[in-house]
Amino acid sequence: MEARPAIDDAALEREAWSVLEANRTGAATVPTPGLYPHQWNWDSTFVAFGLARRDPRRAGEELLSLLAGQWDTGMVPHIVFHPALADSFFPGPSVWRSAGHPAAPNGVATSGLTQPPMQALAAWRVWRHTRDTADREEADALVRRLHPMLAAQHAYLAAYRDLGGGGLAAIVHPWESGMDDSPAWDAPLEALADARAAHRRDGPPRPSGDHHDRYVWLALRYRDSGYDGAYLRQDHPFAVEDPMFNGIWLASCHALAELAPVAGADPRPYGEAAERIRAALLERLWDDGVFHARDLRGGRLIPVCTVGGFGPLLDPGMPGDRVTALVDALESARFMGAAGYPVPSCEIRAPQFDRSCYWRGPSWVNTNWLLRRAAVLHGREELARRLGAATLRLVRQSGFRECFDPFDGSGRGGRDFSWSAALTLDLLADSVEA
Ligand code: 9WN
Repeated sequence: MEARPAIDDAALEREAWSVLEANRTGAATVPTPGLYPHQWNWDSTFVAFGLARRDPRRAGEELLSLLAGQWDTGMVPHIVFHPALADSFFPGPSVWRSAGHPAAPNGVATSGLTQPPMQALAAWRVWRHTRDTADREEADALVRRLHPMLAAQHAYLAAYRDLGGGGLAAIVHPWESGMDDSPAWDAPLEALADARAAHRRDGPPRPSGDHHDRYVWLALRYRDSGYDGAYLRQDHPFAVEDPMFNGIWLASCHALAELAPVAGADPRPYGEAAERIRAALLERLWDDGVFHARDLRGGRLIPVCTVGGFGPLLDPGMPGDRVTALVDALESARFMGAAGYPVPSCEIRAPQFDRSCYWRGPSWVNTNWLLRRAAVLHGREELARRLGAATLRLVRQSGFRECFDPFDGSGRGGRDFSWSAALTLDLLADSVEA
């Protein structure tokens, strides 16, 4: 484990702010300079969550900056590129070629994929924390601006991404989950090599055995279809219903319903959408006490259990017996119970578990924070307290790293990572206010 001087709350807070200042590029905050020098979708949204009660104006700007990349289809891209740094990241604008696409925004280069649709939740949070203050007018105006964009995002998911026809949104690339190398995508990625013959026609060269190579190959296939909805439905070889993505979508539907009156919109369609997504989650992804991802191309549930399986806990309307089963699994030795520094991103006993490899085992501040939020929603105060304390212990000991070894807490991946800093600010504010 990296040695780090003992640090009190005030010093931790100062460090978090300085990371967020250093990672700021105009209206947006990059995940970490160098490694990820552009604006990423859910990273930015976690930053907005972290800033919601400390600097709501900047939180709003963060969301608006991301939504400047929204496509006419309603799709909110997973990366909005910083013009000055163009191809400093691979795959960059010259690979995605959004500039040549009729639905892409003018003058803003983006990727052609999306990430978990968390923006409505963040908008709700910014509004919630300012509605009783002098800035209320500004917060209402922000909601009036954001609501139609977020409604379009949700309409996009319903119209273009219900590839299984059961009411859930499918991700069409591991990058869309935000949990790129999660073992949950191993089998669908393996199947890509077998899909050779079926996809020989005019796609880019076949992917090799390497996962990154397959990520790029998949992205190019989608790009070369013209980012076409019919292609996704009929031909695209990767389509997975992810419980985290859909749990976040469901929670965002509730947020859109609550914000609708502020924006002069009808809340009912969003409440109804939340009901539909919940029913579909329970019908299509629930198995053996947890939620699993469904591989639409392979036609089966993916057996490995990951932190993504707890995403539907973000739904305040999840039935009590399911909440109990999920919390039991989360607290068991499969996840929190056997990790000194929870929550591991993959079930510890799974053969694919790897304590040091990104989404295959390490603990992450963002998923801990989401689970903590879910625990609060379901009145699990003690679990929420443990998740908050465990997360603060990680950043105190190892700094604002991208992720952490779940057994010894040592840092992994990028340093000075924005969401680790931003969500720390939120956790510190909670421990003060509690
Ligand atoms: C691809 C930026 C992103 C996060 C993801 C994380 C990682 C990128 C990568 O970094 O993904 O989008 O190159 O692996 O997995 O959650 O949004 O921080």
